[in-house]
Amino acid sequence: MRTIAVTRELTTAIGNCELTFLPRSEIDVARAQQQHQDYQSALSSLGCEAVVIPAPPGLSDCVFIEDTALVLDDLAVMLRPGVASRRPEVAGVAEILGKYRPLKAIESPGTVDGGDLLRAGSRIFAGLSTRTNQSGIRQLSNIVSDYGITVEPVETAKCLHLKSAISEVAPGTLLINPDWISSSTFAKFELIPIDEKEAHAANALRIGEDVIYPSSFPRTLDELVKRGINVLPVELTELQKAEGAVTCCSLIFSAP
Ligand code: CIR
Repeated sequence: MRTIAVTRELTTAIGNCELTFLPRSEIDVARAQQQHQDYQSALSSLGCEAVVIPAPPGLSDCVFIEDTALVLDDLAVMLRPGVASRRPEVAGVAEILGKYRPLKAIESPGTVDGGDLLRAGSRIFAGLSTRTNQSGIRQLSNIVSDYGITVEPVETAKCLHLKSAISEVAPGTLLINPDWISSSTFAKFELIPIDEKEAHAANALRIGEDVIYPSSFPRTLDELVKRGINVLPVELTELQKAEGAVTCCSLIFSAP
């Protein structure tokens, strides 16, 4: 089996990105591109096979490809992002994913951003957020139930996506910001709390035994290392200005 990492180039329009919780601050596009290339190199260094989708000009948030699709073992679900400006991103991603998986789709009035979907084995936790609504979660649940997967809604309020507040760093182990999401929902997992001085530190990208993680959260990074997790740090400061994080810049899945 190969591990495929699909990423999408970023456009010079990234400065017009959607923002929900952060004030707008100027993004250095050249630096953002360099950081994105370093992120792609990190994926390759962990054995992922790179598939890179070009960026149509004007799609300011298209580098955040995670929000457009959920790729499971037997199918891919094309999502319907919660903000209208991001819906044109989906077609170009569907074209590529259709080569690997049969496709299903979330339809209007449903909305789901991939950043709200946390997969843990045969369970998907789905954040109810400003981007993901009840109809979207219901549709997703109907689609994946045929494949033995259950979907559990989780209220979110203080952050953009569910995975801004919690993500998987090892099988059964989740990195969590307990101020942004209720720990009790995840009581059956081993939970690693982020350092309280690093509110945005709960988003980590697990690739097998390794975790790609932003170097801008050194306290939480140290804690992960202390817990025996192999951490590959990346600098992502420019994409963080667009409310981006490590999970949102790729779609990772296996293929024969
Ligand atoms: C947005 O607001 O949609 C983008 N500026 C950031 C999306 C980040 N996506 C993610 O973390 N899954």
